Amino acid sequence: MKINSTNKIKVVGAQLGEIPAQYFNGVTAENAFSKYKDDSYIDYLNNIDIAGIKRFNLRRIISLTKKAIKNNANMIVFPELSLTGFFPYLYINDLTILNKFFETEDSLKRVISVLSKLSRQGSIGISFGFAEYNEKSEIYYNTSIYIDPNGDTHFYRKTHIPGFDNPEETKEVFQFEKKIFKPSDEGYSVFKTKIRDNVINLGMIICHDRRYNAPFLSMGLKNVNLIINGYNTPFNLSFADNLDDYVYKFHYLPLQSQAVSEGTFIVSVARADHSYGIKQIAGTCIISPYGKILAKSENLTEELVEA
Ligand code: CDT
Repeated sequence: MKINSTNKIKVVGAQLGEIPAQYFNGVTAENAFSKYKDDSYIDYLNNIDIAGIKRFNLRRIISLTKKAIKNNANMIVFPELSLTGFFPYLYINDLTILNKFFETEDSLKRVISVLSKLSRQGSIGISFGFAEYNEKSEIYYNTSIYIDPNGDTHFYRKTHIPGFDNPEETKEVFQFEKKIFKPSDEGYSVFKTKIRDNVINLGMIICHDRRYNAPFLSMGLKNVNLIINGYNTPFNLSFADNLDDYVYKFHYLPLQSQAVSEGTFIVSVARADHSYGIKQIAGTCIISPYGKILAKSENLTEELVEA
């Protein structure tokens, strides 16, 4: 694919910041962990204003997309679980509470309808992550969507689900994705989408998928041109000595290598700051097929990163 100066594409990685404390009423993953055996645990989790969190995040998505449109961007990418933040940092043992974090077909339709309108008006592709509940199959997925300005929608469901099923007596852990989400067995699709005058091959993965070769190899074989990757990566992993080392060794470097191997651009987008009280690495970046970091976030807070 040749891109000349008249049909260059401007891509924005929208690194989201912290969700305001008012929606949590003091609930954090760490406090939740110390209370999960108490009788009052469900009441404690019920302090989270989940509907308020979703409204806040949707407003951020809309206003940052409008800013990107003003800046002549052609595509904007938001992180994994953009609408709720990374709630699997909490151990949630109550289905009524868990379901509040998820989008059903109807609630998702309402979000898509608002963002499709914006996408069409601003000629901008929009991707964001959300928790998907399929009422018929009763399956919970960690999903990303790409909304094309022509009204098409494409979905990807996370394949590599990290974390734990249940708390471990001996250590504090704050990653319960395995308890919540079913890993997808649908593979890694690559679809054609038109941006400005280019038809490009677009692929999507979600967070932990980027630690494996298979997604990149599979999409590379399908001539992918751009891979979108939303993520939430905590800073408190055991092998992280300090922020710079961690981001470099375990985030930028593997993505640069995969971009070179498969000859593709990669845009990788974080939720920054703290999420449910857990510090995040940030590190949003856009990488070229030559492995060059074209742009990266300079802050550990909300930031638009463009290339
Ligand atoms: N969200 C996500 O997939 N995070 C993982 C951390 C897993 S910690 C057990 C990541 O690879 O960044």
